[in-house]
Parts: sequence; C-alpha cells; structure tokens
Amino acid sequence: MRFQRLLQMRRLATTAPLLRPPTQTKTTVRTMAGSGAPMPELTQITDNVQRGNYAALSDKDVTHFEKLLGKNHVLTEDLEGYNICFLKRIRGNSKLVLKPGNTEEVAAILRHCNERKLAVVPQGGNTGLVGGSVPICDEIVLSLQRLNKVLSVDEVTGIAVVESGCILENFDQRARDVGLTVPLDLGAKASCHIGGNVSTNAGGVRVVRYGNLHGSVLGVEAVLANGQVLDLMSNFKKDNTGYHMKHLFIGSEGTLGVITKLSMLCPHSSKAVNVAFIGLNSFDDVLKTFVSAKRNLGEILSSCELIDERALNTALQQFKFLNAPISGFPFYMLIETSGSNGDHDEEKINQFIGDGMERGEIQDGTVTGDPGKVQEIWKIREMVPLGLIEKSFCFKYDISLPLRDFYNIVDVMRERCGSLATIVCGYGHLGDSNLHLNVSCEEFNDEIYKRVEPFVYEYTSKLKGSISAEHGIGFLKKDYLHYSKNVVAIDWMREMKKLLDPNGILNPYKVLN
Ligand code: FAD
Ligand code: 2HG
Ligand code: ZN
Repeated sequence: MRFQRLLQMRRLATTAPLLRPPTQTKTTVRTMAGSGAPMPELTQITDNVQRGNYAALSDKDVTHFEKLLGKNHVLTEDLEGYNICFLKRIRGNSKLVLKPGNTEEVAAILRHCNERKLAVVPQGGNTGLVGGSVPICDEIVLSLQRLNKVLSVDEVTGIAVVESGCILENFDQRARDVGLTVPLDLGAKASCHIGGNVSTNAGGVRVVRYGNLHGSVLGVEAVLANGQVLDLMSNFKKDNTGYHMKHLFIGSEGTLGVITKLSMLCPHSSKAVNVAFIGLNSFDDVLKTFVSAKRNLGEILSSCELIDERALNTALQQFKFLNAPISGFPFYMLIETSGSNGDHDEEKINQFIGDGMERGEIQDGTVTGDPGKVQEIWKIREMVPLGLIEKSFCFKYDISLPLRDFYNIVDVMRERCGSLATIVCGYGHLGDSNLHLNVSCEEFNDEIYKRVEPFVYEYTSKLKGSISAEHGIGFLKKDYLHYSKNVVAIDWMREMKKLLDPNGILNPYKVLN
C-alpha cells in the first residue's frame, strides 16, 4: 500500500511538467508591487507625520554632493521608484538620491548630513515590506546600489567578504562558483541586497538549517551617523574580544548606521537536494508531519514551509505558468532535504513520506531530486506573496506564534473580516514558527484596516509571540513595537539610538515612534 502510493507520487514527479522550462524560471521581483495599482498619496499627509527638526536641502548641498560623487551619482529627477515602497503603500517625497561608490564616500555623505542636520534613509533593493526603505517626508535617499562587489570567497574557510549593495542572487552565484552557498534564501533574492538582508535580519526559507544572520554574519563595516567608519570585520567564527557590536547593525533597519561591507560564513552547497510537496487534510496533520520530519530527516532537513489552499490557489490563478503537482487539500507543505549522499537522502525522504501516508497524515504529493523540478516547486512557494498583491491591496503580517496556536489566527481573522476581505490566508516558515498572515481586499480602506489592526498584534502578544518574525518594524509597525518589547527595553533602544545618532538623521520615523 505504502509503496503503491509512493510510486504514484514519484511518477508525478518525473512525468508531470510543473512549470515553464527552468531557463524561464529565474527569479524576478518587480521593483514595485501591482504595477497597475494607483500611486498612493504622500505618507506624510495620509499619516499626518510631523516633519522632524531637520534642515531643508539647499542647492549648496547638492553641489557639495556632486563634487563628492560626480554628477552621475547625484539624482534629482525621476525619483518615484526610490520614493515608493515595494507594496506601494508608503510614499515619500525625497528630492535627492545619492549613490556612493565606496565606504569613504558613504562616510563623507553622512559627515555632511550630520553637520547640516539633513535626514537620510539608507536604501538597498527596496524590497522591504514594512516601509523602512523609503523616505516618509523628504529624507535624502542613500542608495547602496553601487557597492555591489563580492570582494572575496574563501573556499577553505567558507568565509566571503561582500559589499552591502550586492544583490543576494549574485552573491550566491559567486559562492556557488567555488562550491559554497549563501546561507540565506528568499523570494526577493533577485532584487534585495545582502546589506538590506543584514539590516533587516532577513529570515527566508533556510533558517531551519542555517539559523539566522546573527550567526552567519561574522563581521560588518558600518558608517555611523557622524561619518565615523566602524570596522567590525572579522574573518573568524570565534572572537570574544569585548562587546559584540556587530549585532547592533543586524536587524536595526538602517537606524544606527549604514552597513558598507560584511563577512559571512558560507556553508558548502549540498550535493543532493530533494523536495517534497505534499497535501494534508488538517493543521493537526501538518504539526505531526513537522515533528516526524524533524525526527526522521533530522540532519538533512533544510526547509519546512506551509502554504494553505487559499494562498496556493491565489498564486495559481494569478500566474498561469505555475502548475501545482497536486490539488484539493486545505494544507500543503514543502519539505526540503539537503545532504551529501543522494541515495541515502532519497531513501530517507521516501521512508518519511511513506510512513506519513500510512499513518494517514500525508494524503498525496510529489518528491523530486531533479534540480529543474526542485526549482519549479520552489517557484510555487516564491510566487505566493506576489499572487496576493497582483490585483488587490494586501495587509501582510509576519508573526512568530507558538506552533500549537500557529494557524488559528487565520480562521479568526477570516471571521472578523467577513466580506470586507477577498482573501484571508496563511503560509510561511512553519519550521521557524513564523506565519505570514495575509489579508487581501480590493483596495485599502479604513474599515477593514480597523478590523485587522491592532487586533493582530494584540492576539500575537497574548500568545507571547513576536509581531515581526523577519520583516522588521520599519514605518508600518513602529506604533505597535510595545506589543513585543516592554517599556524598559524600548527605553534602552531609544538610549542606544541617541548615543549612536544624536541628531536622529538616520532613517527617522522608523522602528521607534
Ligand atoms: P531595503 O528594502 O532596501 O531596506 C530594508 C531596510 O534596511 C530599510 O530600513 C533600509 O533603510 C535598511 N537598509 C538597507 N540597506 C542598508 C544598509 N546597507 N545599511 C543600513 N541599512 C540598510 N524577508 C524575509 O525576511 N524573509 C523572506 O522570506 C522574504 N521574502 C520576501 C519575498 C518577496 C517577494 C518580497 C518582495 C520581500 C520579501 N522579504 C522577505 C522582505 C525583504 O526582501 C527583506 O526584508 C530584505 O532583507 C530587504 O532587503 P533590501 O535590500 O530590499 O532592503
Ligand atoms: C515570504 O516568506 C516573505 O514569502 C513574504 O517573507 C511574506 O508577503 C508576505 O507576507
Ligand atoms: Zn517570509
């Protein structure tokens, strides 16, 4: 019985073409969501933001920057793409974008801005989902785009040194050229920068295997608000010489300094990668399958993602080139193994699925080790967040919740929103207790907004979860930080901000309110 079902699954894997040919499946993330969506009003106006006590940009400042960077790297026109966030929700009104080419130029820019009290927003790939990477008023945009070099990749130690504006996918490719991989992978990899990833402490789909960036980043070089270059680079895993200040810049979303360079520990890329895409009847079965995956796949488990049927169906409807191998289940899991022995790994994952099917926890699915098909299955997962914003407005949440209560909020929220929402769904990084709750509606309106927030944060807080598992606080969540941090902690965050950026020029209106 077990083997019959399993054979059926493997047949699916080898015969069914899941997607367009692999050559056409390269990750593409548009710089703006829902390209047809109208431009929102300026956030300073909609959110009634009181502009901080900053100087106004003058012609003399622009001339100063032109002398410093060269005219080509000082933009004063066509700035819309730099002013609007990926979700087209937050829109600023910056009149100046600066593109330094090295650390010294970043330092000189910040020194000038600090002396003049000009506010600055550091910007990487602008794929952030909390409005952290765009100006709120008229802050100068400091784009890291030109700091895009991989400086070294050491095959022996596995340590890579990279400039902060390097696109994640390009960095990973360079690592792969010598048999290594960047221990971070996410759907925005074709656009996001490694510096943006570190500044948000991005999670992604391999945290189960490699942990988060506080572990993988060995050192950073950051420019402080006053233009001082803080060299915290380290090429060793072990370094206990005093306070670990690098951690301040991991996840501080550009409010404490601008990361210009970093070193990262890159593991060896795995020889054998298998992916299972399975259908399940209940969330209870999802949990049992996750426990079984940890118990039975242990050292080779490299990802464990959940997608509910509404999330999957939306992606399939929006992107006709996707083709799910199975359908008709309320829940789907994407389970990946990575190891060094193909036969051993395949035997293990087949056994794990066979046992799950025999127990009635797994209903159907597909398993593949074919690199093209592995990529095609991952493409389904990667397109889910984009499917939800393709034709509608979407409130997006990335919360940490205890696994036993992980999915309840999706049903609760669906009930709360009723017909105001078009889709309420859940997906995300089950292996890290990180749920992406998405609530879509035709367009932003106050009525649904009030049903969703602050309820979602109160709910999360009551369960002692985190209101941001991976996307950060940015502008959108700054008023809700207290749901996850107590007053004393927030006070000390403010003190640290004051110490490192006394004039408050770095990414104002973000993280702390
Ligand atoms: P930006 O959006 O440009 O900036 C993000 C923040 O970092 C801002 O506050 C900005 O000021 C600051 N910043 C940027 N560069 C620097 C720097 N060099 N120095 C100091 N501060 C800086 N996130 C996840 O965690 N996991 C996911 O799985 C994931 N998947 C995604 C999938 C899609 C399709 C999309 C659109 C987004 C996804 N994200 C995910 C969110 C986003 O991609 C990440 O937050 C990413 O790390 C942002 O990188 P970026 O270069 O685009 O940074
Ligand atoms: C993901 O895991 C991203 O796909 C995006 O973190 C989540 O858009 C979202 O809600
Ligand atoms: Zn995510």
